[in-house]
Amino acid sequence: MDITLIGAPLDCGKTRAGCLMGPDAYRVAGIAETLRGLGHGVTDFGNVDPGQDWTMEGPDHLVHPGAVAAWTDALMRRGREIGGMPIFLGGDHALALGSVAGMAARAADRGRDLFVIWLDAHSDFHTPLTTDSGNLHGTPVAYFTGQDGFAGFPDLPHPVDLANICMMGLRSVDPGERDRLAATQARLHDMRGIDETGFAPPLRDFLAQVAAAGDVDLHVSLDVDFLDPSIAPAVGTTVPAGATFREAHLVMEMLSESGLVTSLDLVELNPALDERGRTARLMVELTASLLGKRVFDRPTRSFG
Ligand code: B3U
Ligand code: MN
Ligand code: MN
Repeated sequence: MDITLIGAPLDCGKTRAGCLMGPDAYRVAGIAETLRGLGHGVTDFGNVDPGQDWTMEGPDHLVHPGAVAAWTDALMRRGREIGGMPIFLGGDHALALGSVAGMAARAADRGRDLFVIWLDAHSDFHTPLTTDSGNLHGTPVAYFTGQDGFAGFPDLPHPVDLANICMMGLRSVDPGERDRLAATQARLHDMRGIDETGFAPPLRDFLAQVAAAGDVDLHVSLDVDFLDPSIAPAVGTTVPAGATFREAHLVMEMLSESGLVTSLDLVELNPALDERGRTARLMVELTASLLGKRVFDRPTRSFG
């Protein structure tokens, strides 16, 4: 696989600073070397420069909307033109306004549809009109699915169909996003459900849906807070009862064995909150599992 690393040190999706150090923390944790060790070609394109903040009008409580708009535009353009398998090194989850919009546009340019698996404690389905916190890292799914409320943000070339989205790990969803989300066809797996079934059955179902759709792209958006805080402390919004080490690796391995994944976000790592780099290393190990690291070889399989 030809892997392209794209640094996106954006820290404007919320007020607490630190995610801007994320891309370098992944580099220090050896992401390129680890993936080369698995036989992949890896090119690090360095960090994207978002240029000037955009001038925005809108609700006063929004946090850094002009910076988020500039990043969205820059990442969408960069992603749309890039070859291989992009890995967006975040940066907070506001980067996914641009990365996923860019991947959807890239897929459409190739006559393909985009599916998204959202691994996160949060559903990130607020709009600038519904968010109480004003933090735009809580809005990417609403943006890239084309919901109303994003006046002044970059035009969205190709909205992702909500029926193509699977969320896993949910355990912090605000009332303002829950009802709108529940009314859609997105697959929503909270930890209540996962505790009963485990991750494998619902993930298998989703991968079967993706495989049955034919020639499509599949984007993985991995928020550090998908993981349990005991194994991944380096995130501003820890939520108890996240995925364990074994569950997270299983999810990555099943995604890998499906052979369907075409792009990845690694988001919300705040190295200032890490313990001797362990969260950054874990995110790199999970990326390795997604990209073929195994104890024993298993053939690519269809989950149909
Ligand atoms: N839903 C809350 C909390 C939140 C969303 N994403 C993160 N936190 N990381 C909000 O502020 O929108
Ligand atoms: Mn998130
Ligand atoms: Mn989250």
